[in-house]
Amino acid sequence: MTLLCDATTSPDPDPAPPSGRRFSLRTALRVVAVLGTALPLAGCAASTSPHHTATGQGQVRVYYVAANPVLWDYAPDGRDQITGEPFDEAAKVFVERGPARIGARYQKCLYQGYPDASFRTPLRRPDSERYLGFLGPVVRAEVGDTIRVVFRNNCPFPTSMHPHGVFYDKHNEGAPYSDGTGGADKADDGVPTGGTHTYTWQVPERAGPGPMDGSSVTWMYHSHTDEVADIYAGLTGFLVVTAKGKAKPDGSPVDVDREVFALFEVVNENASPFLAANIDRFAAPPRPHLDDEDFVESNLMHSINGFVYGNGPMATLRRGERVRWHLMGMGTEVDLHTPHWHGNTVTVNGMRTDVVNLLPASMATADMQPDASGVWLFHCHVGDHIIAGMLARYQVIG
Ligand SMILES: [Cu+2]
Repeated sequence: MTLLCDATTSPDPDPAPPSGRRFSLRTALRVVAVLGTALPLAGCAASTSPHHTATGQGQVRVYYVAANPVLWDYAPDGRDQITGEPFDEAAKVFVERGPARIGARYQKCLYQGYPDASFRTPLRRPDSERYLGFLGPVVRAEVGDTIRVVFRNNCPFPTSMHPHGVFYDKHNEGAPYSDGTGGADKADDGVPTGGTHTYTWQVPERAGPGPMDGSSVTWMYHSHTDEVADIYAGLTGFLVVTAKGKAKPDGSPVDVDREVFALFEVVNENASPFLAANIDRFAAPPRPHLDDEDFVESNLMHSINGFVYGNGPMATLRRGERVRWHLMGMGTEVDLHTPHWHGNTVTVNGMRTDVVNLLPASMATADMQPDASGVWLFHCHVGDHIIAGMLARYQVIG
């Protein structure tokens, strides 16, 4: 497991209190209750694999993950890396800071990995994985394993970790709703600011690859305390389960040389708990009207892993190696995405293609053996999303 930790993604030392009009009153009340909470941590530890302990039934893989306030930049390169030119007028709608415009930087809450339960220094994400952007650490397991996540919430509102696919009981689901439980079974639903909860998830056969899958299957995790606001705050990550007997020590499949992860999401910063804080911090006067259509549009960040217009690092592959792409969509009804690779093709469920269909919270696994070297476009094929910057590149060397 590796983790993001660099100039753009270190925990924000001066987080503005979250606020905003569009998230629920319930969240608003919780946020008000924790305003002014102190924040963590600077610096990074070396990347390490998760701690694991062998048992007769598989390994216990232990991850230390915190939800941290982070100042995120959707366009850290400051130019359109797809055209190679300065941002044009269409791009400036989203990335240019100014009167009544927030620009490309937003306060967010992101999952970050740590080497131990001290939560002192986040794991450093190596350069080769910095294309992961604002995604949380990749959580991995092999069928038969147990995943244990020691989760610390440093965000100024309650958050959780809710996994897809794996087996959990009511104490480990990470989602509050009327389910007939109470007491300790609610402790996982929303971890308060400064609180810690240990989630234990089993990885039975039904969490692993099905008959049409390859040697691993793509899942996700996200915060589900105030689900929509939490996800727009940025609390999202991948979880991958490898078939029994097909995993390397780190949990990745033995028949894959490289894995690449991509989240396609129109991040609606208007619905983030930090909207008002971001206006206060980044928008010049006059203060925008929250119903102004142009202002609302300017905060719809059509991003891949939290980057727009080809900004951020590229994933780099080698010609001939076996590459597995894990894809995820997230968001709302505008989030129908069609990731398209230039230059190379993939197989999805045994069928050849170079375009995949994604809807909100859908997941896809695509295998590629690149034969074409070069820098290639990897973008959403939806017209409006192309204009809005849902474009990245990947590189094949050798
Ligand atoms: Cu799209």
